[in-house]
Amino acid sequence: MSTLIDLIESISDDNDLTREQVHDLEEIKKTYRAQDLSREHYRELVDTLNRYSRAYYIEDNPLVPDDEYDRLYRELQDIEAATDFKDADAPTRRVGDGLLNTFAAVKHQVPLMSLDDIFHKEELEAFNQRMHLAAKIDDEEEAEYCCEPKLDGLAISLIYEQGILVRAVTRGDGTTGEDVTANAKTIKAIPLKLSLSADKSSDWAKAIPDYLDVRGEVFMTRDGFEQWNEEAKKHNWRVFANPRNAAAGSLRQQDPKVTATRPLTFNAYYIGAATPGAGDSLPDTQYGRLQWCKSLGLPINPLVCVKRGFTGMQEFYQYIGAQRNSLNYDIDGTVMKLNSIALQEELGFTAKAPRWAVAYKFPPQEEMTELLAVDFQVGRTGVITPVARLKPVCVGGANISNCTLHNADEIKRLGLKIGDTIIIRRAGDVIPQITGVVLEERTKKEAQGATLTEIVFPTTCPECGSKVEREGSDVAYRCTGGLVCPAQRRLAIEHYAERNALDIDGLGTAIVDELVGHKLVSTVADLYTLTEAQLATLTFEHEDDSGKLTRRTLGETIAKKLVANIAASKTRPFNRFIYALGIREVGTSTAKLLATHFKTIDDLMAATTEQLLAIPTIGPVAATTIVDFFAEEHNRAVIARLKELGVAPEPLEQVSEMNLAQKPLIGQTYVLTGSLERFTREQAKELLEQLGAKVSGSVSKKTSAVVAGAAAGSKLTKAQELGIKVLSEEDFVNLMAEHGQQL
Ligand code: 9MJ
Repeated sequence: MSTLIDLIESISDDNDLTREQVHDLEEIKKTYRAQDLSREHYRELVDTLNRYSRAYYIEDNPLVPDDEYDRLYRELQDIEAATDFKDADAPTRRVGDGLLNTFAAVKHQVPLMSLDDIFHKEELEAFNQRMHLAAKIDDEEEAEYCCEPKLDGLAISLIYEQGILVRAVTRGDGTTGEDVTANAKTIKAIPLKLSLSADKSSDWAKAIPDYLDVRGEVFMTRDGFEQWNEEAKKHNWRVFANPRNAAAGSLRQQDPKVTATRPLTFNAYYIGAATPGAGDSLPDTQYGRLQWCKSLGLPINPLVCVKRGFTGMQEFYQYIGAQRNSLNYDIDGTVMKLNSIALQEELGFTAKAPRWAVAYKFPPQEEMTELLAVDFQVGRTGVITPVARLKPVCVGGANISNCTLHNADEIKRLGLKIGDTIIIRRAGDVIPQITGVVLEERTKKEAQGATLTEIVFPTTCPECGSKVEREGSDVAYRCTGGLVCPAQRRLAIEHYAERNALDIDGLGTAIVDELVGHKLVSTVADLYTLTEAQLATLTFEHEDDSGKLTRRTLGETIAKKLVANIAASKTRPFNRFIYALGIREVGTSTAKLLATHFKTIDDLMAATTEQLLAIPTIGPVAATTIVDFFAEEHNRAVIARLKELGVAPEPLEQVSEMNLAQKPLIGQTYVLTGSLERFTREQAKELLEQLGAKVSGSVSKKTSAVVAGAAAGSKLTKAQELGIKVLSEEDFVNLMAEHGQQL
């Protein structure tokens, strides 16, 4: 094969080139000649990149920043383009050897078994007893188990011959699977070539095995899944319902270049067959074998451990269950394996699964149920949220009968109709979510004569009848009624009394409903005109201990307390007052920021968009919303009335002025993304922290600003979607300079 230099020579020889073109080609030649194109340098680069990759994926100990890895990778690509060096284990071989997947049927040499499932501790106890009986373990003794999280992806068998990955086959029916070698090679956690660890622990491999059939799970991390779906939404590509479907869809791509773009990873968990290299032997326990795999560069799950007896296994199940939501990958239970390989061999297999292992599963997190109706709720800022009413179902241990549908786009994306059978998912503390429609069920119902109805988004507010509008690119539909709308009025008053706002103890939903319903209160200012006598006779709905609703009168004692609590709210700190006004985009941290920049409400009301934008973390969306809020006649009238009635928030303490001078970014949260030219992430973080800011890893509504360097990805997109201020590296340098940071 010709090298790049040969190609350039032939272009120069065969064509009538202009002087400029000849000059450019000479320059390109010079650049390549300047590089070290020696075989040794090439091999060194491959080894270095593989070492970095191993440290990252297997040892969880990155040695260099991603940029440095990328730089070396590009150098390797350049050298390969200029030479005919193409080693089989070079990371550039992961995609691009031109092979498409054949998906040819491949018979597993040793069947790729699944596991028997159990769900209850009684079944675990029975499993433990079976192991004791079958393996003739004394009741005095406790059997040893290798306990592993049960990864929720796809099982795969990887065949290494003399340390080189030669085949990757899916489980299929357990006897025969599909050849997905080209796709598996694109997964960076799967080594193309096994290598020995420098460390020489007792269970670690001493030689590269002649043959290895290692089984494990290909899966997608939750981060990767979310980022992928965000990207897919932008391009109108198919969105996956969960990481498992995403992993399955990605591994079954015809073109490995497509698989290479998907954030897949891999953990090894079982050796199907192995012929160790000279001088080595296989460890005699499951745990030891996993360590042996790890020492060859195959990643294993870090939570794997050895436990004794039923109690040990039950402890592991609970320990993993407690961590489940905070892991960055989905698991659906735990796997308990008798640790001794000799005992495993004695017990053998049934037709479907090993006798020496069980999958002890968590309660299912996904269920099917029926969509009965969709209601539309109006929020404090007028946003209309569709809420699905469901036939009650137990998901992940909780009874679910309704679930938010977020917005009209979500309904469209899911293609929902009333009467549909839907899939509902609830992962731990996460809010339940409809992830899809079971279309076969719809077809069945329609064949039986049922008509499923379309969901129609209302054009008028269900609470006040005002027009419903959607502004610009906003996904939300809003009621335009403002405080004319009783729903918005009620919620605005509740918000005003909230703990983070003016903290009016005793002013909850039921009382606010009555006050608004009886027209005693229509704006927050009216709260200060309420008398003890008015409140004492107020009746409201109350839920007693048995859950029955009864009507109750507030009574004099509580009325007296409530009036006192309302009066006490007049002098709360200024930042809480700003938050209490319920300005869209102004959460507690923005309110604090405003209160440290504007001493009184009059100052704040007079602020221009430019003045607000001069505050480091206030972006254009928040600035415009604030100005619009105070320009609204109704809001000005309410604030004037509050002042008349004696509402006089405390300015923020003067100490904060001093604090502010030293730590001017106190109360602000920054997110760093992409790569900065002048600073490492650590340096930028330290600079921000020195000025009192917090630095977080993820963007949320609470983020004050995102500092975006080159090649910033999903965090930047999220910040833009949420209207959060984005600072370039130059803006960041200016911000530092403004606060006296010497760079
Ligand atoms: C999963 N899915 O995490 C096994 N598995 O071992 C673990 N599956 C398994 N082990 C033998 N951790 C057959 C299946």
